[in-house]
Amino acid sequence: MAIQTLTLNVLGMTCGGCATSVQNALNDITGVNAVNVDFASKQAVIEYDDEQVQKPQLIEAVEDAGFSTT
Ligand SMILES: [Cu+2]
Repeated sequence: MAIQTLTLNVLGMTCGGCATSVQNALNDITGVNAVNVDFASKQAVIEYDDEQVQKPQLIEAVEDAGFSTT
């Protein structure tokens, strides 16, 4: 098991509710241990187990929630 930390810049968040949506979408993924989405800095910090989930799936979840990432 290898715990990784990924920081994504999330584009398109216009309020704290958007940040909560992103946070919930990421928390729903198996293998994600911790998520902190900060609306002010527009960043999502994700701690995950890379044997259960990979970076592309994390990005996809953010995009499925209606936001884009850099
Ligand atoms: Cu919003």
